[in-house]
Amino acid sequence: MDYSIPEITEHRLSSLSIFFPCFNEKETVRPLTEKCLAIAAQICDDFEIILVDDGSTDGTAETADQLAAEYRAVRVIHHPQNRGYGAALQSGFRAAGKDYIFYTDGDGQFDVNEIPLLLPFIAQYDIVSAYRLRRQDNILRKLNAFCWSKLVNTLFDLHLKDIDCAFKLYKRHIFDHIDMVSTGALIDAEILARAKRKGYTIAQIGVHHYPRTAGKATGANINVILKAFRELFKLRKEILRKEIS
Ligand SMILES: Nc1nc2c(ncn2[C@@H]2O[C@H](COP(=O)(O)OP(=O)(O)O)[C@@H](O)[C@H]2O)c(=O)[nH]1
Ligand SMILES: [Mg+2]
Repeated sequence: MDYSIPEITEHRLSSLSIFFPCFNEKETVRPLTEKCLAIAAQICDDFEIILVDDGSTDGTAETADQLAAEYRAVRVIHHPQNRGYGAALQSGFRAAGKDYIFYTDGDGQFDVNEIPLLLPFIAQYDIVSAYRLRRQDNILRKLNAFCWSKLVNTLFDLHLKDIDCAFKLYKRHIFDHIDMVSTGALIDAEILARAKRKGYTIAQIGVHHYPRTAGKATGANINVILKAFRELFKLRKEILRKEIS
């Protein structure tokens, strides 16, 4: 596969919402927002950037508000308290109003200049879900992720390379037809599992992944993992019930 970034003008979108969740990401929120503004302007004429502040206490919220005041295309959703990764993603998807929705993580571990790699596929597919070409995590985290991915792929018949990769492009109308319940790390799997059951199609492409340069990762905290398992079994039960009834 060719990983060179296509000529941007080749594939443009009618309109685009970009959002990213931030939980204590004061170092990255500004540079990432400004990169998103620059790339969005090259992809379409009608875009918005939504910053989802998930109860940050480190100054992220204030920087996000400043960005919204500086740039007309930027708006902010604040969660008064931290509600979890899934809740932050739910807020972003519900707020997004354009024809296409792209989201990534607020810590800048992905390069939004690679968004054009997704564009050639979104005409034929409903979702373009990236996978990390070389994941920048320690070996234990990678092993956990491998087992988690096997389990989720099997339970929901997904067969995807990297369910939790925070670099995805969706057609917005999908969200008019699927529920979102997970407030934790299961959210990606939930959306993809429900979307697949409704017959939506998913393309996969590789993108680069970079080490965290600031802030603190909380994705591998034990509470995050336990909550993901609780939500996983709840969702599996719900989907099984629907298949039976
Ligand atoms: N883990 C976690 N991340 C959150 C939460 N709310 C928002 N986020 C954002 O979600 C992204 C992924 O979190 P991170 O801890 O880097 O997970 P990792 O990349 O899987 O290690 C970051 O941009 C966070 O700022 C939350 O409650 N928990
Ligand atoms: Mg991260």
